[in-house]
Amino acid sequence: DAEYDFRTLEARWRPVWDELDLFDSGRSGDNRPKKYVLDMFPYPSGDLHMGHAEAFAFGDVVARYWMHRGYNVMHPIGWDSFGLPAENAAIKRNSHPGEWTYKNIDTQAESFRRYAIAVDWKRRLHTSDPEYYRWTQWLFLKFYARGLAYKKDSPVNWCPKDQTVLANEQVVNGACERCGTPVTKKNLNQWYFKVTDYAQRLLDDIDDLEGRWPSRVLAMQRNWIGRSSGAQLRFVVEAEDGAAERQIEVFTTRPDTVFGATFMVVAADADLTEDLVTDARRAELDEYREQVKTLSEIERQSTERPKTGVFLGRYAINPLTGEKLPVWAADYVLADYGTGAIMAVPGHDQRDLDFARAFDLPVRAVVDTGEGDPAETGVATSGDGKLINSGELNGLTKDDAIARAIDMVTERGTGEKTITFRLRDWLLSRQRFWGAPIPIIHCSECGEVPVPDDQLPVRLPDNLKGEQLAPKGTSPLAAAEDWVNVPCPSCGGAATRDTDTMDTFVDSSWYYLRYTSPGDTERAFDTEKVAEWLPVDQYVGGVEHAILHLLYSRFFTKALYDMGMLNFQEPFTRLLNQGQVINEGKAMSKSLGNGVDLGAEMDEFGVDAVRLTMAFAGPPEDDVDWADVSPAGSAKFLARAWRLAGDVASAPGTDPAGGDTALRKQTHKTVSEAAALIENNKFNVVVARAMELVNAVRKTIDSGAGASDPAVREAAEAVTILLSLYSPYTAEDMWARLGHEPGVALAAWPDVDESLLVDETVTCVVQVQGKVRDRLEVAPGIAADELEKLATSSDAIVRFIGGRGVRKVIVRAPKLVNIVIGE
Ligand code: ANZ
Ligand code: ZN
Repeated sequence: DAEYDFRTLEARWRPVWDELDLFDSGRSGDNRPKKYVLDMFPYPSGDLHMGHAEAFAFGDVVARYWMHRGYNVMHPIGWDSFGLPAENAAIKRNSHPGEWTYKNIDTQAESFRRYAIAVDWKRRLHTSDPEYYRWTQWLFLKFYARGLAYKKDSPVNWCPKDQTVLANEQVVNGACERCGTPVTKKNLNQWYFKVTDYAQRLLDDIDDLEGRWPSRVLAMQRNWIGRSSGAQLRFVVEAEDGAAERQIEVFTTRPDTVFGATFMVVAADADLTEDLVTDARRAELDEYREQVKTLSEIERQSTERPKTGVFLGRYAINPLTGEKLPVWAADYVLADYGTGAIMAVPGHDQRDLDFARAFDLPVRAVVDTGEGDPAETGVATSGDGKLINSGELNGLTKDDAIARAIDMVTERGTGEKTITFRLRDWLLSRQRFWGAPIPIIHCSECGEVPVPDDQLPVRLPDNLKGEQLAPKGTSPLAAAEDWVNVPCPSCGGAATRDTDTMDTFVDSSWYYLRYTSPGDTERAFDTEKVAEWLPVDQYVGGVEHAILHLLYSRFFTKALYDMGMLNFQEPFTRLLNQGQVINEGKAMSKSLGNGVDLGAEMDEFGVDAVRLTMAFAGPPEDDVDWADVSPAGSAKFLARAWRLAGDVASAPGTDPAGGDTALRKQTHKTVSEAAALIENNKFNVVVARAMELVNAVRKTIDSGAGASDPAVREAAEAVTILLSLYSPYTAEDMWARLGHEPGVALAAWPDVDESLLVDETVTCVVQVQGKVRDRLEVAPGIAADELEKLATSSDAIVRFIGGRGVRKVIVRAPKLVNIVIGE
């Protein structure tokens, strides 16, 4: 008997598969029902790693399953190939980012082939190809035309040494993550997408994803959108003689506490502070504002940092009490949330209480929560209770008081009910090279002019490389003068291109649409094809994308729906977040030296064993600790399964008298359960069932029945199809040994015989002269004569009847046998 050797199998089947082109989902006239299975596309940072191997193993199980079920499955692959790492590599190597990028893509593509992912290579795309980013730019202009893309000045994190903008995550303790220089804020003119227009819809439609997306992802999305319902209240600023009246508008979720407001705070960096501050305090404010610039949003909101602030020398009038409240500037109020100003209620808001204690401002409790007085305990109370010290609100519960306070300010015209979202517009411009150029031309006469469709794509210049790409504070594109200077498309005068490129999240917000017609040179996507394939039936990817990528994609889908280009509003019907692959309980990292190399694992244990190990390790949502799993064990199991096929192949014909019912039942039960398990992402349980089935087949063969029993062949074929979801090389070879044409991936899922699933036995009562003398467990379909034979020969009955003769046997199969004895 031949030995199982994964190297031979991998070498044998790869070329055959390439020839067969099994996963082409775009054949015309293919009228199988459709499924769209999508893995989050990879970033070409190097070769594939263990994390890819895990995620793609899961996506492949799902894709292959639906293929067996007779679906035309679109399972595409592409690369998210713009981005900063390529640019950094290019600076280091004095080359063009494209070199590094496309070399890595080739490496990854080769590894994906080896890893035997059932993908439709004809749909391959790269977001850095001009044929792709042309449409990214076109979509940008569609958004622009609808007012969903706009430019505004805004303060961004700025590292004065690196001369570059930093994301919030790149600012650590107020310093640049890379060089440690204190970060400042710089006002830059930046492009934004108006995601906030969609805040309510993005929130509402999360309900439809309940039960289909991981609940923690839904919670993260809800949090990120951060809807707060409350009121806007206007406080009139006490005017100097003759000065115009000014107001401070605040957002509060607790209008019921308005009688407890004892001071006001404006975000130090809000423009309003400059308007409000008195001359005497201006210098102090300016100094404070410089200090605030160095803080990240996270630090500003920290409850650990001591409170700081500056009195602006001004007072505002409480619209309900007429009381005079001092107006302060502080960092703990954010300029871009709500209205950028608050009424401070130190009795019931801890931040305000800390501030009041730091600056000796009054504290007044207005809700009696039964806890201690905040002025004494230093702990603000936020529970329910009756209103006190609150004029006409006294005695009301918190909820009633909120409603009543809103009514009161509404009547007086000093406020109204309002909703605020934490969600911000999406800052999409980057001062970087390796991204899709923003297709806008700036003309001194005409202003912003969209690049006409027939001039798309705005290609990246290819003569920039190495040091020319190093961060200088402006986009590297600004240095390419022949690229920048163009005639205005509108007036023909001298004009310049926008030199910023788009955030790579823009590229990935629509790639799932492009897969339906990746080579289309006429449009971004074919509306009809999109309608046929989308939404994506199953999306698979890491939880690190729980917020931004998924939110942006949802936003794009809704906006394109509103433009009449899509007929659905949610792009991903089901989402699976795989866990991480860790080692020795820790995330793999260079510094810990616990990295595991995918290529080395595949060399040692084979592709199939690695894939099977990933899937068998546990529920797909859980982390896989590579130290706890056994690819060697997986390989052993695969060899065992593979030998079954060999045994069947070499059996001397088929024994028609065979048909081991127990084995048949187990086979059909396994297949039936496997379907339900896969559809619920319980891939690991299916592997366990397949292992049990392999053991059962082996037992049947070894028990003497041999491999000639058709039940053995039936079981071996079922095992093969189950394994083809996980370990395609082994399965393909088993399929061939079982005498089939190559292409197990498209073999029909085994039919389940329902009658083999019904519960095994029923109880038959055996009576003698009308009295119960025995009970037998029999098959529900047992024939009358067989049941009679069983009943009359049972030990108990034979003993009871003794020498008396049987006169008559009445059989009501399968439940009752009545024996009449005697004369
Ligand atoms: C008075 C008050 C009394 C508040 C009270 C809370 C408790 P969420 O739920 O996160 O929306 N706030 C409003 N704008 C702010 C800003 N730009 N920066 C910092 N804080 C701001 O929080 C809403 C509450 O956060 C608002 O309600 C306001 O404080 C504060 F017992 O107003 B509250
Ligand atoms: Zn012009």
